[in-house]
Amino acid sequence: MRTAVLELLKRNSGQYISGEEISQLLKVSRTAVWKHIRSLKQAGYEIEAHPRLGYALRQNTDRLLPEEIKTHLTSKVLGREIHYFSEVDSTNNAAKKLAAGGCPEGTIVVAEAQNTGRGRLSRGWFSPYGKGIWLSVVFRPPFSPMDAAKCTLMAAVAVNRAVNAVAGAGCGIKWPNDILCNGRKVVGILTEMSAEMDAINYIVIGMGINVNIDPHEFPGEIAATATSLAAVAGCQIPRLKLFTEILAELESAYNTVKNFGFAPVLAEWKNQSITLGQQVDVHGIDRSFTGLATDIDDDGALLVTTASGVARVLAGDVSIRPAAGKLR
Ligand code: BT5
Repeated sequence: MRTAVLELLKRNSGQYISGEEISQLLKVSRTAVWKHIRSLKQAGYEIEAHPRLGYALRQNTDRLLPEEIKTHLTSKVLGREIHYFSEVDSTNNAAKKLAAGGCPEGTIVVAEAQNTGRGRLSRGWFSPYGKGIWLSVVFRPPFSPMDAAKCTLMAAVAVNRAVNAVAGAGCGIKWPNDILCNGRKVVGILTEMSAEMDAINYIVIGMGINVNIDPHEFPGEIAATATSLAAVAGCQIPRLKLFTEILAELESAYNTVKNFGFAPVLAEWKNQSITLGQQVDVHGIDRSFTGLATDIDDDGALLVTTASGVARVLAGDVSIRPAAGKLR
């Protein structure tokens, strides 16, 4: 009934419709109409109530509300259970709790804002209200824990496809977990796992996408390294469309991996990479060095040719050294 009330308000495209009319059309009491309106407001819809004219829905459909996501959703498994927060500490934290509690594969957590969004190694992730996509997806993959690191590459391929399709932004993937536009970061990916020795309990893939952030809003420490899709495209990007496109691409990439292994996804990663063929500075857990990024291997490790041979980089940060000399 709540959905029916919402549909009526939407069909009236911002015009007032009286409580009396809604109650007659849907054959429910005025009190029931009022309760559904209140619950829609609590869910985040902006509905104006006028004592004589009735109710009007203000157009705020770019909010990532579950009912809005569901009307645009094309993925079959990802997004079948949606947990929405106006604000949360971290969507990855919420998703991990749900996963530990047994939620089904494909459960997603989405928030308008995160107050302690996380990057790798507990670094912070800037996640302002309503301006980005802060999303985590729960997977229960049938493959070995050894393959988990490649899930980050799988997600990068999927998100990169989606942002380029929706924002036409000309973005590329920087190993292992960033998507850059014009040398600046627009997407970060955080993959976390719970596993036994030989089986994965769950993997949570968290994605942070800077969609409609004005460049002036970035805090000082990332002002020179971050950008948003809107800044690159020169116009506002519809978050809802991008959101459902990301889920569709992620589901498609995941199905490819389940059916054919990681090889096709890694091949696509190489095509979309902006790291390969570049001089890079590698900051690993126990060493730092410079070399030429030549390839990724079957495990998703970055292969860097240095004066002393080929180094296999499985974790760490990589900055690309453009010919001009400035790191990114
Ligand atoms: C990442 O880590 O890039 C992974 C970011 C994942 C964020 C998502 S949002 C949904 C989900 N819930 C979470 O809590 N996290 C995930 P890393 O490679 O370690 O990069 C982190 C660094 O990126 C920070 O130290 C900053 O320098 C920079 N940074 C922070 N916020 C940024 C932003 N919004 N845009 C670009 N760069 C940012």
